[in-house]
Amino acid sequence: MSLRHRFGSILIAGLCAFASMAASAHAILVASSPKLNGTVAAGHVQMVFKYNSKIDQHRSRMLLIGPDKSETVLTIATDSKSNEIDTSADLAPGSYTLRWQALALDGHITRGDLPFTVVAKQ
Ligand SMILES: [Cu+2]
Repeated sequence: MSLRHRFGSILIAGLCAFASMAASAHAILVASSPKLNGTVAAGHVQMVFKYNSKIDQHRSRMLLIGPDKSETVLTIATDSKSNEIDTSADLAPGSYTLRWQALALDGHITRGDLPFTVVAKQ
């Protein structure tokens, strides 16, 4: 192996270490309401997604997929805690999915699907 190649390998190893450090700043979902596969009562449902780091609430997204597969973009509150996506909607009983997309302050986007069920109020 030439000296030049050896320097190349060291440089690549250094970039990988840097990349894994940056990855820890991604917004990772740590708690949610509704919970994953959870159940909530029909009516006005508050939705709170909590992340491990601050997010850009103006450029994060929350899409509600209804029982009929209809898609609704929910408005994200901008006066909530800086590590949360807070939103709400009036929901009838059925199976729903919240498809979230969070932009962390390091510029990286994370996404996920959170299915949950709405049941009739007792
Ligand atoms: Cu990141």
